[in-house]
Amino acid sequence: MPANELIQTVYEQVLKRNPGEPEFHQAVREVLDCLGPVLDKNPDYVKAGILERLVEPERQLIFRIPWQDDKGNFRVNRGFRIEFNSALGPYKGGIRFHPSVYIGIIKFLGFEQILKNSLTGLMMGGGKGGADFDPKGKSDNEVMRFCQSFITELCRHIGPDTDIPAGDIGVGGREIGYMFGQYKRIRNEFTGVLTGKGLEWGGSLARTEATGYGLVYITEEALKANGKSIDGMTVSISGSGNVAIYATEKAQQLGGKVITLSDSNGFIYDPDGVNLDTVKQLKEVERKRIKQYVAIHKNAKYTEGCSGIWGVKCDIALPCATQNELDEDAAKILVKNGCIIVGEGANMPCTPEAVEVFLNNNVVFLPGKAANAGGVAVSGLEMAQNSQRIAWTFEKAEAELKNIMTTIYKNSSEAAEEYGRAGNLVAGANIAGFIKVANAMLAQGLV
Ligand code: NDP
Ligand code: 2IT
Repeated sequence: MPANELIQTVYEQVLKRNPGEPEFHQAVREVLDCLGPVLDKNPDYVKAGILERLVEPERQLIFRIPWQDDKGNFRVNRGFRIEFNSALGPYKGGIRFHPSVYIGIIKFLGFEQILKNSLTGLMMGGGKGGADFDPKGKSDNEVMRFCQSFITELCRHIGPDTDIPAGDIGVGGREIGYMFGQYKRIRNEFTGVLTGKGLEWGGSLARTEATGYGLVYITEEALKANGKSIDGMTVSISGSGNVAIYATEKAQQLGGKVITLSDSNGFIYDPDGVNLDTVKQLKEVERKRIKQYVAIHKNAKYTEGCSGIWGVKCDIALPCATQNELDEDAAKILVKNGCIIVGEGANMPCTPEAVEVFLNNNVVFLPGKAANAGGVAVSGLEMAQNSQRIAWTFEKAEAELKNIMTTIYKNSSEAAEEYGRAGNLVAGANIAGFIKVANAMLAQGLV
């Protein structure tokens, strides 16, 4: 069967097997659309059914999470873990707690994770998990009881050589701590089963910063290839969680001026450049809304609703909140305002139409699976440190992260060029990530 026909057939099978899961369809479509030239060059992939197997998760877990709130009410949420692909190593990927979570979100994230983890060059397969639990407004004790119930079920399926979860939206150091404690108690094992742990009990220095820092490193690398630098540029960032905060920190360290941040209620614009100490205090310590920022910084302006954020003029746009937050209209405004580079800190924040606009207007576009791979990369380094029972310095972990991000940029650029899509890093990242996974699947036989 010719490559294009096979791709269409595989995509139709995905639609049929996974109805009502548009985010998963979107993620698969983007990858498949890049693979025609790879299949033409490697007929063995076609013969061995690599595509058909790649889009079907190895294992999908759905489970009940019963827990009790502070008033004594019994509550029930739904939990998920998709163990998508283990060709390159144990399943690895974050856990998301957000009311919008359903199987289609976890599948899209798990699918992205396969190729992202491949790009890091470390030995990690792809997986993702989560629950439709809303951590907003919950007390620490409620979050703890929820995490304990979640891991009481999940602990049967994970392990340091099997499946290693980490954080994502709504899951940070606090939640990882509660999950780790419960896992340890049930299994009577102190192992590196989760990453993003506290620094005193097995976490890696630089993991907290890794996704945001990595995003800025790869952005700087891409700018350098075009004879430019972040120094002196205006940067617009969305979100105000883990990724957004540390992208802001590194962009500021490199001389960029970050002028926006947001949460799901609205965004702030600070013409003086955002004050990160204030943001960290509000978001990491007090768990408040970004709106509070303007009560402290009088020159800054808060706008209710998120869509206007991309209307703020900037040189660099780094969407770091959530999927499909930047659409075609927003992309056109960014282009009109002279934006020269877009780096996806979040997973799939730009719609396919927005990506088209960037690619057609010579805006450098860094897709999430390359641009935000720094987080899982340092998770991989945390696993390595745990296996050796040692702890690296911040400098060593950060240097490795920088090296990995530079290599991802280089490998993605070269793959794009080799397969006739020079300058298209969506194609380059998908192809470079895919080839390693496909070769491993070929070598491991029909599994
Ligand atoms: P956090 O929970 O720390 O922060 C998420 C931020 O995004 C918050 O500001 C949140 O606002 C905002 N947000 C969440 N959902 C929506 C929504 N539906 N609409 C608008 N804003 C929203 O998560 P992270 O910073 O860890 O994750 C951000 C993105 O980065 C996600 O796409 C995640 O998958 C991706 N990512 C994370 C990595 C990591 O290491 N943490 C690694 C690689 C990618 P609010 O508080 O109002 O919900
Ligand atoms: O999307 C991602 O890469 C993450 N949320 C981080 C996963 C991890 O295992 O560190």
